[in-house]
Amino acid sequence: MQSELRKELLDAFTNAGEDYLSGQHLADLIGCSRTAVWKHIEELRKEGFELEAVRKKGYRIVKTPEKITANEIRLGLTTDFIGRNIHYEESVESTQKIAHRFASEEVPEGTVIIAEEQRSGKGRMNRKWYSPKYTGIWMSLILRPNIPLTKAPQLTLLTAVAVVQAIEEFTGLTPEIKWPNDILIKGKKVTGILTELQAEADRVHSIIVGIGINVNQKKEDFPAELLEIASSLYIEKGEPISRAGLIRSIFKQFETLYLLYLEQGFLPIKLLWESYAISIGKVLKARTLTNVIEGKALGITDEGVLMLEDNIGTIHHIYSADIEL
Ligand code: BTX
Repeated sequence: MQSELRKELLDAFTNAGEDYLSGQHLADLIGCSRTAVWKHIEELRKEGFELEAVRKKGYRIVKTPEKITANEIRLGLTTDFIGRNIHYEESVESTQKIAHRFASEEVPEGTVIIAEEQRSGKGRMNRKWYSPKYTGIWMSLILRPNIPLTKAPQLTLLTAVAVVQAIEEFTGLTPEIKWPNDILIKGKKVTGILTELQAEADRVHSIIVGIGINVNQKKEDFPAELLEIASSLYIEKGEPISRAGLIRSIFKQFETLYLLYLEQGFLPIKLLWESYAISIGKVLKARTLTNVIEGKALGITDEGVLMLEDNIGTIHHIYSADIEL
């Protein structure tokens, strides 16, 4: 029922072309109340439609959401294997879930699952990742590096560097990394990375890297609880960003770094990561599952473990924590 109304509303706007449609006219046309029309218009806005509202005239659509299509991404893609095989979905629970299934079905390395919306996007430690329709990049990348399990976290750090470089190159913005994998602009989170594994004995079978980027959300698109901590590239840049273009750039940066990593190991990636990390050299609080450690961040180990020196000189190795700067 809902989607029937939505379809009729969109048809009415399509037929009206450049003309405005009043709320009352729309209500009569579709056979619902004006309040219902207003609610649907708000829903469309949330989906990325831009509607102009003019007093006494009504509404008109001035911009439709930019959908990402696999073809649009492929056009101009210069990678050899990252993103060469794209699986695109309009709405999913989580792209990680699909990627896990695909990974066990032996799809080629570099396969990417992209969705316009995630109904239950996953963060780390069972947290939720807010992934509204048409405005962000929600994707999972399947990798099959021949590495032992202990080295898997290196791929998270590598991904953070690739995403930072792509955002920098594509938008001119200068994001920073907060250990282990938050990407922030002016202290607000624009990207989250979630790395999951499929393993056999002590070897990695597949690594599934989930990347969530807030691209074209406006301030009012964020739920109240995220307003203070999250931002989007659009908000920071002041203009809409082509998601397909940014995805291509991420694929390219990722492939370059990944090949470098397979050839030369983690050291070059570690140096790059440290050059983007805001936490190194600063005193910070690491909140682990069991306690809170305060200390100066000395850097990361070759395994991507954070080293904190507390005020009596003891060095703590932090494997997993939330960081407060
Ligand atoms: P995280 O655990 O570091 O961050 C999750 C926390 O971040 C939440 O508890 C909330 O406070 C905040 N948050 C939630 N949504 C957003 C958002 N859109 N922008 C900024 N802050 C937010 C980070 O976990 C890992 C996120 C990975 C998301 C990708 S999207 C594609 C793939 N599929 C999937 O289900 N997850 C990954």
